[in-house]
Amino acid sequence: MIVIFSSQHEQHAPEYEFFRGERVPCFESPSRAVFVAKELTARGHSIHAPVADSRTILSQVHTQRYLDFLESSWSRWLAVDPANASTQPFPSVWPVRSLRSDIEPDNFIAQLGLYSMDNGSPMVAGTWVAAKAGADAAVSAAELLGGGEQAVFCATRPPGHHAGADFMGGYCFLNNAAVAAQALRHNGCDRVAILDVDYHHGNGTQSIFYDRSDVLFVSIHGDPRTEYPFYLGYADEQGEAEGEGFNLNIPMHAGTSSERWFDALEMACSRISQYRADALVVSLGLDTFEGDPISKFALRSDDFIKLGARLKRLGLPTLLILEGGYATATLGVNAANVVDAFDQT
Ligand code: OKP
Ligand code: ZN
Repeated sequence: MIVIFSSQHEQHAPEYEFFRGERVPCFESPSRAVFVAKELTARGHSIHAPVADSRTILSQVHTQRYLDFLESSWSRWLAVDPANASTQPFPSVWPVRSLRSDIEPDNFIAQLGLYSMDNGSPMVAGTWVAAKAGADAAVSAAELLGGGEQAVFCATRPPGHHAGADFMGGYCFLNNAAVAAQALRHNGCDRVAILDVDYHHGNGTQSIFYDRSDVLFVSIHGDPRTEYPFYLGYADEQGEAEGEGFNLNIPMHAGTSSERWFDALEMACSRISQYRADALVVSLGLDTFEGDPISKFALRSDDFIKLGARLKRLGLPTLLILEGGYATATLGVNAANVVDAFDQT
């Protein structure tokens, strides 16, 4: 299948994030995409740069305020103090219940809190350019499907599924899967299914489409009672208004075996088949891998072959989008296993 990859991803290379109050090197690193691109190239796939400009679709998925904030963040951060050039901005205050989120303070850190769900999305000078290239890849991939291509893989980072209409979070800034689904709708698909198999619930994607029936969201993930993002991803979230019945969460306890995980995948796939989608977007997080340093499922590298084959059996034009996966050295093999199994089934 066609692979879309932008070297711009390397512009997003923060030095550190926080873990239990300490600074630690970022799990979500540029080497992730390097391993993926390398393994796909070694297996004979040709890699293409994105060609589309995602701006129009982005403004249908995210609010214009948030997009403007994200694009201007780095210059705003430098305006606070030119010495900030060698530091990373983090939010330290958030408008939780009883505080106002309908106003926009002038203070940059206050704005950062307004547009963030956590302090886990380190930002640097090149973050906007890298994230925008990921959204451009998603729109380019949707156009290729529209042109008759059966499947496209976007080897993008940073990931996107935690980013909502007006907030960043969990290493995510722009929601690439939501952009892909919206672009497919724009290009004439009446119904688009999104299957999110990342270890972490795709709270951003769910919230963007929660009141819509034209995009079905189905997710298998670590139970939010114990796993990030904690505040969304429960089984009783089934959609609202027009979208009632078009959101399916399948939370699985931390430590779930690969056998049980594939049972959940069957449930997810039967809902998708029943929906009669025109196209499928897969939020392909590979942090379900047994060796992942921040996740607690137990899939082995061979299981990703099984996953690719099962996705192919849905028989839909399919857009695969890389989300998480932090066992960096094995990430390329795991991603290529999905891609090759899809191609060869
Ligand atoms: C992003 B994706 C460790 C914080 C972990 C939350 C996990 C984000 C996962 N300091 N941050 O869904 O793989
Ligand atoms: Zn994840």
